[in-house]
Amino acid sequence: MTTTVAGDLLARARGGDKRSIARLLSVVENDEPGAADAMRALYPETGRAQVIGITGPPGGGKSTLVNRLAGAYRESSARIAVVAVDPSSPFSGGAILGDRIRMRDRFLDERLFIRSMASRGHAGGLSRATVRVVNVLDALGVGVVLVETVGVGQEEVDVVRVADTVCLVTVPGLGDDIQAIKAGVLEIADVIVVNKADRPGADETARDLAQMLRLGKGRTAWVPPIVRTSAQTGDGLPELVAAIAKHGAWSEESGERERRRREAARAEVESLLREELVRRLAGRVGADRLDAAVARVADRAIDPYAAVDELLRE
Ligand SMILES: Nc1nc2c(ncn2[C@@H]2O[C@H](COP(=O)(O)OP(=O)(O)OP(=O)(O)O)[C@@H](O)[C@H]2O)c(=O)[nH]1
Ligand SMILES: [Mg+2]
Repeated sequence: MTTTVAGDLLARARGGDKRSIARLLSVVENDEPGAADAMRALYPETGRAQVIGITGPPGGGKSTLVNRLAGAYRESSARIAVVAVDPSSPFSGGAILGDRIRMRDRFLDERLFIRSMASRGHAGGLSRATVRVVNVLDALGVGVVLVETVGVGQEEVDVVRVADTVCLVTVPGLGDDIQAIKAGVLEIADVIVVNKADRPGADETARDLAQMLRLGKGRTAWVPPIVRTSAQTGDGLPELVAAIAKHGAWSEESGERERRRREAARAEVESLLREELVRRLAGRVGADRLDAAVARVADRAIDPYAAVDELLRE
């Protein structure tokens, strides 16, 4: 991508052209040539969007809830985006999610941007790719970014750290799965949602979760509220929106938002620094010397630590 092409693309994306936005997002998501230029141009305009993470076990109703939330924020933001990481089921992910929203609400559709991201194959990792994508959307004037990710593996959990507010979506009667949630995701939840509250057992699950929160208290001054919703009927949606807003306000006042943003900036800079140092060092060491050292390690002439010592000494 030459500079002028990048410039054109940027201009069209800023104008709200969806295909250009999609193309620009691909460039930064995959760290294609031009990604650094695009980021340089856009970065000063980032930091304004409200980023809401939606995570939880598969099939809990995350996409349905995201759909509802997108509708709820239509008044408050001129542009809204949904970033779905590895949409796991064909019924909920990517295009289908888009189709659902499109069918329901043509007005929203014009201002809504939906992006699906694969969960594998990103240079520097999935969460960094997500941060880049969110930053671009932010710079393009998207006021609310909803990031959906299945809360199962560490990588998926890391993704949601990009969010200012993390909503953990559970369902009634998770039973043993509640223990699985406890292991990792509960600690990063700012708002806990018991979705499918139209089904029996929501109160019980809410009680269990409240108990778990009490046991694990002392994390921060913020105690995650537990909200019961039905993404299907829309019940509890205003309460969820209010809980997210309340966390946002607390986060702003307490400095938590700032702290998270610093942490994210540090992770990004350190990671880029590492990559760049490795690239430069590799250039200095040279392929020949590296090959020679590798051969000696393979022959057991020296150990790998000694090889690295030697390569760096010269
Ligand atoms: N009864 C009931 N069903 C719901 C509710 N929310 C979602 N569902 C249904 O649950 C199923 C899964 O919903 P999704 O929104 O695709 O769930 P998800 O968490 O995004 O799923 P994955 O992305 O595959 O992890 C769908 O059949 C929804 O219609 C709810 O509040 N009540
Ligand atoms: Mg989904």
